[in-house]
Amino acid sequence: MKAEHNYGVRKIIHIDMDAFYAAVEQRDFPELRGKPLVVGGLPEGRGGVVATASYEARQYGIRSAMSSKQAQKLCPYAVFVRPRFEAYKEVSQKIRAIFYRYTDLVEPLSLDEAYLDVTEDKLGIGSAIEIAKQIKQAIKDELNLTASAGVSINKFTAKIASDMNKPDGLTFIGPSKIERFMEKLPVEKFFGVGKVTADKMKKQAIHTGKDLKKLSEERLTQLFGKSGKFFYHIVRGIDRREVQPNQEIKSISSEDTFSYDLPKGEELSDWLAHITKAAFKRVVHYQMYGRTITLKVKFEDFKIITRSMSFPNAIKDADEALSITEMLLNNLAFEGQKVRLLGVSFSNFAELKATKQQQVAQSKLF
Ligand code: DCP
Ligand code: MG
Repeated sequence: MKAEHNYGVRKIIHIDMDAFYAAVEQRDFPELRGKPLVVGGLPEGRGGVVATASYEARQYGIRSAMSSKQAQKLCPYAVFVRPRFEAYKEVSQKIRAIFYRYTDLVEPLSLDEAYLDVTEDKLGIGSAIEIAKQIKQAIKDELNLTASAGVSINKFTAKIASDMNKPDGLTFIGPSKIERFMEKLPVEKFFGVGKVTADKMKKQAIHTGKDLKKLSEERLTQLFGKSGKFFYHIVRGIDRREVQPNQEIKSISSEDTFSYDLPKGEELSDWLAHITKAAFKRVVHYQMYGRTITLKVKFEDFKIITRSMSFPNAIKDADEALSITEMLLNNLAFEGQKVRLLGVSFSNFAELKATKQQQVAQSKLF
């Protein structure tokens, strides 16, 4: 179905595996089935933390991120196992392969969670609820695991919906219900509302979506910055964030065009240091360290040149990065020209982490 036929209403599914690590362990080791199981650090080890707990263990109040010691106190009979990340990655690839049968618009958020845009599905099924059912069934039949699905017209409500009837749930929040639903939603459930923001909201007597809805966009922005704008729209059921198919990040960079052209010299060197550090800060933020560093220079006649250097190991240090960009700049023939723009980029990443892709997607949120 073409977008113009359904008045631009999208069909979004959010899928989240149930008790993911624990379910994989119970699947692979039958002796763990039906038992309170904790996956994570062991309680006798220092600083052991619960990654996740089976639903049997959750009955005792055990939760992700709790210390393993605390978990053991809550349930002395709980079985503790260490995570097997390779096994989880393999399952993750298989669930993604199932998603791709229906759509290419798949945005993984972590190993066990993804958004799908099925406004136009590959098999011409048309109903997002039916697609969610089929995906859940395929995960059961082929992988012996259960997932919960949320179906709605935007990412935000789809994600909330997938959490509403766990485990093995399928929840649909349709266009006619969405505003009522948002009005009832406690503020803690809103995206980007951590404890600090929630406390701030409560001080202003904002407890639910309904309370948020009373405030103007200006007031919300004044109180909560960029997120305020998001809140204003989301309580009205509007979340225009698109499902971003998994695009690999190829480079991380920073560049600046100067307010006036600069000749070779101290001021240009200062800018180079500033830009190299800014680019490196991003590298650290995404935890994606490159083996190649590239300097881009635009001269006053708008001619652009790039110079790169690659290394056997990733560049892990800002000072190291700067000594390389300085060398690249010093080796350049300026031919009397001044510089309009400098840019520094890092590429050839040793490792791409799924969680970092998620952060990139989130930074595009607003
Ligand atoms: N995880 C982790 N540390 C956390 C939270 C989660 O290591 N603080 C890991 C273990 C989980 C997996 O990520 O199995 C998926 O996280 P979820 O939040 O989706 O939790 P579960 O899938 O375990 O349970 P649920 O059924 O509530 O989705
Ligand atoms: Mg999960």
